[in-house]
Amino acid sequence: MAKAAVKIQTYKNFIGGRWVKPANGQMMDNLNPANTREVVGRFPASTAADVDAAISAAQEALPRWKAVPAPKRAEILYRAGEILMQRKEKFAQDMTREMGKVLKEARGDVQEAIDMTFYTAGEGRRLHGYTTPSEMPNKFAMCVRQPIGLCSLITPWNFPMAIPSWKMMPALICGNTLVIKPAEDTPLSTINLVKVLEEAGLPPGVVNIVCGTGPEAGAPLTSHDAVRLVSFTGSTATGTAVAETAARAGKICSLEMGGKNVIMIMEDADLDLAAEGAIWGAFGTSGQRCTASSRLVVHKKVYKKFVEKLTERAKTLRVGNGLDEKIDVGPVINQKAVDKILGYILVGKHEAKLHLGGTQLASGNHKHGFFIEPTIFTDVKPNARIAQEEIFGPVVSVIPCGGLDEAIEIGNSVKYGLSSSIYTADVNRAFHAMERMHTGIFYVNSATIGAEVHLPFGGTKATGNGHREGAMISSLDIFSEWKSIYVDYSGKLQKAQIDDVQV
Ligand code: UN1
Repeated sequence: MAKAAVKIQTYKNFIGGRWVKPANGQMMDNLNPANTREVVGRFPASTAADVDAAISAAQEALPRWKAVPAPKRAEILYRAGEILMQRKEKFAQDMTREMGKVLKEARGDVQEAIDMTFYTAGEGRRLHGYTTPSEMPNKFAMCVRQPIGLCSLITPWNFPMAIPSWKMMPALICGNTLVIKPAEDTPLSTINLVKVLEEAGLPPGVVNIVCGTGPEAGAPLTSHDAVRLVSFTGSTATGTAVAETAARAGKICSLEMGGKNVIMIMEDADLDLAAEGAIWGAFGTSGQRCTASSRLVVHKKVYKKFVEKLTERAKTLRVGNGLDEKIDVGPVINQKAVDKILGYILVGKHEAKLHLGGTQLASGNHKHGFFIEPTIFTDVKPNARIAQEEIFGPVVSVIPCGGLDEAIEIGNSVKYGLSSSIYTADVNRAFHAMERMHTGIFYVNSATIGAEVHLPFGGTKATGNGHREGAMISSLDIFSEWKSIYVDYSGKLQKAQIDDVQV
């Protein structure tokens, strides 16, 4: 008997409060990276026409949404947080199917969106400005936050619900309207989040989602006249192009890009703890985090012992479909990623010692997915390409060092500055490193991953352009503009800087 054809679910864009097909009817398949025979869904391959429609809807919704008191906007976010909590398991499963990360990490990604939603909702009754004395008598001075306007959000596939939530929730609480374009590999998780906001009662046009590729749907979002702010997370190459377009059009632009994060392991460190942390930091999410621990700088005195412990643990990692709870490392996102990672492994073989792994797994259970073995390079020189460039895969470089100063120098010797960490039992060393590492995030006795939503997230140097997501003050600074207000109740003309006020 012929097998019944599996019906593929189709999804639409959300524009002006309605789920609509793309203008040209073109769709694209979203494949499961652990098994490419499974189509997760069929999603719009949107173009500039859809982006225009979404921007018009967001423009139309702006005056009303801006006027809604922030505590009322917050009520919608609280409801959204409740719904997210109820659907957590379902959304995690969807995420593992479309992105590949193992279920426990997918649950963490949804949890991060829940955390961000509740945390931001609390801001509805704060959104603090401040008052300050005027230099003139009988004059009152204060400043308040005001909405920016229409925001374009472009988000990556590696945290397909958490990262959209870092951008959407603060944008909404500040009174902006938005259009979001999720990565083409993971639109479902972001659609799930948008549906929750719709269900929670967000008025039509406040949030719009347009699915599609960067060139077709992302580019028009960054250049449209009506857009006031572009917030982008993704590769440095695309981020730079986004920034150039935004700068020419005079838009505010917030960028979150690459990382080449380091764990420094000193000779007094708890080596078991350090090895456990390094495994989690390097191979969690198959190394596909901006915060991944892709460099391990290890003191020569414990180098051999540490490498042994690391290898022992890495050998026990099970690579496979993340829906299976016994799996530790899922697939990488797509064929392009496989090619890039294998390319770096080839480079690494010429630059250093391939100590473990190094190949694609493509038979048996791995036949139809994008699986790469956890890979360890040892005796890596700090300036090797594999120690300098972002690989975004399960590949780690172990670099020997002679002491703390050298470790810090090596740690800072890359163009990125997202996250770094040190394992040591010496509090003095930990503080020295904390002060001198030029990164946006720093950990002591923990890997470089695991940022929490209420602390600023972002990096120095080529990682970004000075903004921080997460934490309220920093993300409100992205999504609101200051207005300074002077109220002169003296009844006469007073001239700041000019009048000589008598003491
Ligand atoms: C990313 O790496 O792209 O700190 C985001 C972490 C997560 C977020 C990572 N909470 O690893």
